[in-house]
Amino acid sequence: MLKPQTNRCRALLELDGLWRFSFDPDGCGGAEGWPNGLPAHRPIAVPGSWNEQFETGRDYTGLAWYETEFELPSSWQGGRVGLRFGSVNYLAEIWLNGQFVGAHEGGHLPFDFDVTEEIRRGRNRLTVRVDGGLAPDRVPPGNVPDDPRDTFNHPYPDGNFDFFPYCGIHRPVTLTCLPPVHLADLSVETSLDGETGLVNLRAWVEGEADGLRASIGGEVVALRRGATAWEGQIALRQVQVWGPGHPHLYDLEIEVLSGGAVCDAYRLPVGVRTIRAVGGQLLLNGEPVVLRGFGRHEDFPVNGRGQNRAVAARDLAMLAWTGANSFRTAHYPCDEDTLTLADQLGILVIAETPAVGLFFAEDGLEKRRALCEQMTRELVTRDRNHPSVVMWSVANEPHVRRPGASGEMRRLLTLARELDPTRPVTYVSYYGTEMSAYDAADVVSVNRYGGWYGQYGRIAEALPGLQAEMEGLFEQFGKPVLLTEFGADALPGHHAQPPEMFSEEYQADLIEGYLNALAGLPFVAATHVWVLCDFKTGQAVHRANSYNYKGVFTRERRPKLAAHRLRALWGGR
Ligand code: ADA
Repeated sequence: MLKPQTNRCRALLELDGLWRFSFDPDGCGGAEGWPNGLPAHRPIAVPGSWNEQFETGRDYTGLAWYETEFELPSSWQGGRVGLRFGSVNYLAEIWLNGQFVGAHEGGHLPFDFDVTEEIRRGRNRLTVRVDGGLAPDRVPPGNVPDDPRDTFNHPYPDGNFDFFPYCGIHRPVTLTCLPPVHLADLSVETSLDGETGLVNLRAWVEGEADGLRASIGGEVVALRRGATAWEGQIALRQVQVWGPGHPHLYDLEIEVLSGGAVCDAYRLPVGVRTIRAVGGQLLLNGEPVVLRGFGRHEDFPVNGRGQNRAVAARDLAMLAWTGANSFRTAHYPCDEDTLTLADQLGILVIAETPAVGLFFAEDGLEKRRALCEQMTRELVTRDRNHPSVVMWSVANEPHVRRPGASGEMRRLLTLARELDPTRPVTYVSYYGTEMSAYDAADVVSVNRYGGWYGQYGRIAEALPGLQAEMEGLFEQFGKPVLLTEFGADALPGHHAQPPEMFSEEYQADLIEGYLNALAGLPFVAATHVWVLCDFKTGQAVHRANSYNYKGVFTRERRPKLAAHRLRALWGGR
């Protein structure tokens, strides 16, 4: 799905700002005709979570209504008018001028509607009903009934995962005007032939085009009409490859021709690089690379999970400051602008779907399965053109203690690879080889917490077992092994000598101990500390202040001792 842009053929109108808002705890808004105008309301910022913007409603994950009005620009004549939401958590229903337009389930990926029929000249009213509910048949699941075979924590609100279930319109809302014949989608895959970079293009067009033209600098090629898409290849001699330290981006432009004239245009930055899992290594542009970095949540005081470009810029700057080169979008797709930042900064991203906390009891299984497939498709079609995205993770810590679980993972791994054969695919597990599906993955990704969830206070005792397990996984699967999570909670400003759990010293020592233990293992292709910054969770006895304090930076983005320790270990500039 292309990100909207303005150019000589296209126009967009950002609808972000202060909207009208009302909670609907009794679910009466539909029956009372709220799509024709909210009877009572208060202002709310869009984008942004609703949970921390007011004096009430922090733990509310029910129904709520948003409303805004806008004027259609008079210059928008005769085009296809689209309405796009960057993401709404969890389920959105949309009305325009009181007419139902459509709905979308899933809280972290964009969706759009053609509203050419419903839009009016002049003033329009846009109404959105958001259902933030947690339920066993949703992804990620919540309010999951207890089952002795699956050890669930039950925080409040009861997400089957360890982060706060923020709700609301979390990313930009955009009105677009496209020409009747326009570029609908685009796939850019790059490869290397010696010192020549090959940019392989597939383009899908809405309406009947006479032709498509693609250009990068002076290189111009006509795309040819293929069975399902327009296809073509641009060769770049003496290519400047994309990678950490040299995030070189080329300006690709696509022009759509109709009636002998250019009727649509779209510009996209392109990074020429390759990524492969070979034996026990990840090869970036044919050279071994180790992903040093973090799991990263989208979370900030008051803002909740709403898009915040300044926080994203700071997070990636701090990540680079430590000497890291990578992060995983835990445990859901991040905002599109964050990936654009990663493209421009040369940061390597493991893009993860919202499939966290999956369980495989019958309770809602069919619907969860369909949602996982939907979200995997949406993730790949949204992010496949970002050079920074080097891997797909189709799930985090599925509760695999059931016979059917590994089959579910295999199905998602196969789907991701079919959608994008150019990137390694994986899923992240805490349960190691137990009923695993790593044989169907390109890399083995595990989370490990010895010295924290076990061997309390005894980091050194945890390390030999860690090394042995990593070696065992490589021996069993013969693939790169990613340590996708390890770390310890550290209360900001809490110190102890000798170090003890919850002190900054203990966190820094555990992280250093893990890195030293893995340093000699050439098949360990990622060391991702959990987590870049402290973040808000649900309330639970094991989460003081409703925070996960495993950040090497605080929630306000201040460095703990571990951040400085990593900078020394990773050679941060
Ligand atoms: C798991 C999970 C993380 C976080 C972590 C922790 O590995 O993937 O989201 O909950 O444990 O801090 O316990």
